[in-house]
Amino acid sequence: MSIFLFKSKHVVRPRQMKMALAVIVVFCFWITVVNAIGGNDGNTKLLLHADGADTSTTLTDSSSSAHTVTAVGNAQIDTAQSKFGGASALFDGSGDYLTIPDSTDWFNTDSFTIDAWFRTTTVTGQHAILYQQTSDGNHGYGIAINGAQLFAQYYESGAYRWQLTGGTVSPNTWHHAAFVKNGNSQVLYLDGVAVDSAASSFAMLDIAAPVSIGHNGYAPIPYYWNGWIDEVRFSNVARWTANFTPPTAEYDSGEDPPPPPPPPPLLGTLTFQYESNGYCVNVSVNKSLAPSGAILTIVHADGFSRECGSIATAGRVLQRSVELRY
Ligand SMILES: [Ca+2]
Ligand SMILES: [Ca+2]
Repeated sequence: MSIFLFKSKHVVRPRQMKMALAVIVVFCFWITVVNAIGGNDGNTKLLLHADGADTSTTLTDSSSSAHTVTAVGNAQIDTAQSKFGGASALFDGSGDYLTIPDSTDWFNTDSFTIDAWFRTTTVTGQHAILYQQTSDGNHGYGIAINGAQLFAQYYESGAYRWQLTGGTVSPNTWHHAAFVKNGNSQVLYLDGVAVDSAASSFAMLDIAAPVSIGHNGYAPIPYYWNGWIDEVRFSNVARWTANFTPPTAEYDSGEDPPPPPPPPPLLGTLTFQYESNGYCVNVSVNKSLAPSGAILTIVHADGFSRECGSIATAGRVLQRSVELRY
């Protein structure tokens, strides 16, 4: 490994080394973090990142279906809390919800998945995360919290086909909820851990109703959400068939971002300091970081000599920076 040395006119002795001020070498590297988590694909029929400006009532479906989302009451974007993206949807527990028109996207008798992040201010009573329920309350399905437990249900003509309950929801804590229907199997997950399951052998009804987020969709007995909901996704496939690690970032298309532009010639900035007595420490630069065959040159940012001792001024501590370019 080649080393380029900044040499002092003076011998730097251990005692002086102890006195020497810190030498800080900061190299600027272009680092590209590829974070294609996937999950927004052809089976994604609704995806709400709930990102945007604080208090905005514009919520966008980022799935290819691009459903229209309407905020009702005081439902709004809130930047005070979020799981991802710096914002989430806020509901004050009274008359607030998001509504999305009925669609064939919501009808899949075989398999589907609802998953979302939620943060509740209360673990008392029932509060809906996502429901599709007819206005007469006779048919519907959805996920909610019931007290401090996660809850999912489906009923036809007022008769329950499944009711799943389990886990422990903590107030003022972000949790991940997932309900997965995989053929005749229904499983409810809290933070990636199955908390209840049921089997069924019937075909679900096509529920003629809008999808409600933060509300169970039944006006006479509303179960409004009180808190925040983020990263809501409806998929027409079973996303999980066993316990899983909850997603660590917003769902995206799964495609890698385009390659970054080539790095600039500036390799880094080197900052060093001199003692008032004229001594300085030797500063080394790792030339192995340079392209093969490159010759290191020093661009003097302020025109001073590279000889440490020659620029030291009694009674002062000088700090200088130079740019390193290959
Ligand atoms: Ca968000
Ligand atoms: Ca309200």
